[in-house]
Amino acid sequence: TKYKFMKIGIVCYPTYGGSGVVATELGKALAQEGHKVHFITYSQPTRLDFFNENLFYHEVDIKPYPLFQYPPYEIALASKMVDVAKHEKLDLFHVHYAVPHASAAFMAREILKTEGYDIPFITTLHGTDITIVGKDASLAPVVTFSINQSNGITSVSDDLRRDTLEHFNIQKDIKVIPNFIDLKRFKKQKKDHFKKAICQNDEKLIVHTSNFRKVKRVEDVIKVFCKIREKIPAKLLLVGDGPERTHIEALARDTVCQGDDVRFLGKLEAVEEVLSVSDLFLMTSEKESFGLAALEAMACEVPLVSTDAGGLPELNKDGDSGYICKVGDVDAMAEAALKILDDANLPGFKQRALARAKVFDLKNILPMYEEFYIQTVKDY
Ligand code: GMT
Repeated sequence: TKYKFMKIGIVCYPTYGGSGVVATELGKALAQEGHKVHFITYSQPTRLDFFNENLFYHEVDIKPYPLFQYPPYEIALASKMVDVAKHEKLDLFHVHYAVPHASAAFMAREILKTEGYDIPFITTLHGTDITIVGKDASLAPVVTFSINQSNGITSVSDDLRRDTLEHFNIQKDIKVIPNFIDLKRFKKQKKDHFKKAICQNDEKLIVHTSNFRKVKRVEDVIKVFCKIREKIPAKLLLVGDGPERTHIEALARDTVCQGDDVRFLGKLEAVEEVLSVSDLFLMTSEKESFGLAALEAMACEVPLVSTDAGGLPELNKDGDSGYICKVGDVDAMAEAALKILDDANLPGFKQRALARAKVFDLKNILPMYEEFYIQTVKDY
């Protein structure tokens, strides 16, 4: 009972990225369970959009100073963490994305120790913090050290766990706790008017959502779509924004799929509405530790053609919830897509995509975090 309701400090990126979404949704769910959850970050997390008496938000601020070519965010964050832990009597920190949150947490924990406050921290590895950013020699020593210093480590897939152990000298266990989905929010909604507006002739609707970074290989989405479009009437919706978007827009304009076959919707809050009318999700990433965007789609009964990158085979079951193809193999992806979109197969794929998503239901995953918190606090 001592651990029934905990006071948890969550540190994350407050932006649209998957790690911030997981951290925020986790914090909201913990607050609803009765835990007190304190978000510590540089701006209001995008999905922290409702009031709950157990949710608190502490903004990290850095005063500008002419000398600072690089404002010392990590120091400001660690200072804020110390302050919140002391005054709110936190039981533990849970930091999402190792860089630079794990090293800030280490600093905060050590400072707190000198003041008589002993609290542990858990680091959750989300993907690019390991696969791209962390491995870089310019950061690796600090990343390795602060992961090892974590009192608990979780990763969002088995593949990311393996990758971390292979590339860093980690002396601790890494517990795999996958991404989760709130099936009450992400479910197929009746949006027939929306479908009609986009697919006037009942074309098949294909969707991709991402932050348009290079690792997502959005150009493959366009290439696969064009191959599908050569065979059947179809439309493509692209949701999200990011550095590659301009280039992808140009590619879409220059290829066979012109006119309004391809639409860029930009960033969208209610992505579940678009997913509700979609027939297929394309995830073409060359790296993807879990693939939260694909799970959101599956929860809305959208089957998946994905690559075999990272943890995607742990989410997508080949021939069941969709198909898995080699990274960059656009021919295979188009062929797989056409199989799924075949009217004889589509209803079955949709049902099985939903069934697969249910494995990652919030109510199955939340207790894993709660148990890990208790274990970590007890062991500290
Ligand atoms: O995919 C991104 O670029 C965003 C990134 C992040 O760190 O916010 O997402 C990562 O974390 C998500 C939540 O755990 C995972 O579902 C994504 O697969 C992972 N992205 C990559 O590994 C590229």
